[in-house]
Amino acid sequence: MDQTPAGANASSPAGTYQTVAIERDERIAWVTLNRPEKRNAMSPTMNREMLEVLEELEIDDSVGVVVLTGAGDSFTAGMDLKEYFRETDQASAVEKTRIRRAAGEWQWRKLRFYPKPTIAMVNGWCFGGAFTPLIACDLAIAADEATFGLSEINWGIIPAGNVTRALAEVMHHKAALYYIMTGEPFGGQIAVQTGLVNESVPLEKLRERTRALAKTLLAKNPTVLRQAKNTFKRIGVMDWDLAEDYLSAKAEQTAAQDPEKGRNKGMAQFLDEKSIRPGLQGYRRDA
Ligand code: ACO
Ligand code: V55
Repeated sequence: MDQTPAGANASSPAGTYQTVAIERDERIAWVTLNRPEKRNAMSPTMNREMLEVLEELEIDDSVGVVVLTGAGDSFTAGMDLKEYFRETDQASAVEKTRIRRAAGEWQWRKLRFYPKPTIAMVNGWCFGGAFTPLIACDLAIAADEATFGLSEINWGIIPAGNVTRALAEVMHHKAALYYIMTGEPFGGQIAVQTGLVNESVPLEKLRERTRALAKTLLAKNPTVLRQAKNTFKRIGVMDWDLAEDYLSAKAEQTAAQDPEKGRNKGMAQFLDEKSIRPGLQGYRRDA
């Protein structure tokens, strides 16, 4: 039998990963960046594996929401300074581009328009490159005790790899410049105030709050959710008339694609049966 040599080209059996752990529970996939001894720093191996993980969960019908978090006391300490930067400094320009691209492939391109709702659950250290998947997730809940930082300045680089672009999307302008320029660490509450995360709760409540939010999303129509979040992210670069036209087309596409015909149910329950008030509650999906 062929022995797969250990090392860079060894591939794991499908569904098992060296640097990521997945737990499935009640239609929630808890995806844990899992190199706690390196504070879950994102290495080229982790970047390749995370793309596979997201590809796997995207087509897994038993999963309705994806939560991204980290093992131990860290969300992720950012890019792996040894494996992602130092060890690739001497690589060819093409090889470097491949390694950088593999990072952006999941941290940004895949996550940003993921077909299922995504929640970043920031349980601890969250530095530099960590901001990219954090911002690419739809929603984010932090622990008050988590520590965020744009630490790039502290080791002599600018926040790149689209960290700066992502920040400009969500963080208040002056706050972003302050943390980019000072590299000062900040906690979960400041992350809320500056627009970086939705909420911050005590660490002991983090999983419970995240689970409750995931369940709220699981109760919604998944077709409409997917279209609603993806159109929101697309319209940022469009002018008003283009956005209006794009959104009408997407609204019609959503109704056409929706297997449960939510729009018809919602209108009937409000206008005919008078059994719901959509301002205050969702339509009954099982009706
Ligand atoms: N890259 C590579 N290795 C890392 C990283 C990283 N980003 N973060 C932590 N590690 C490694 C350490 O080198 C150490 O490895 P070793 O045990 O083999 O020596 C191990 O993880 C534990 O790190 P400590 O510093 O001992 O852990 P501590 O809990 O004291 O501190 C902290 C944690 C604050 C996260 C610290 O490790 C740190 O400052 N890391 C760097 C954070 C950072 O600036 N990241 C880069 C952002 S810029 C970017 O992503 C492009
Ligand atoms: C970062 C920087 C990068 C990168 C990914 O600042 C993340 C974070 C300099 O390149 O490829």
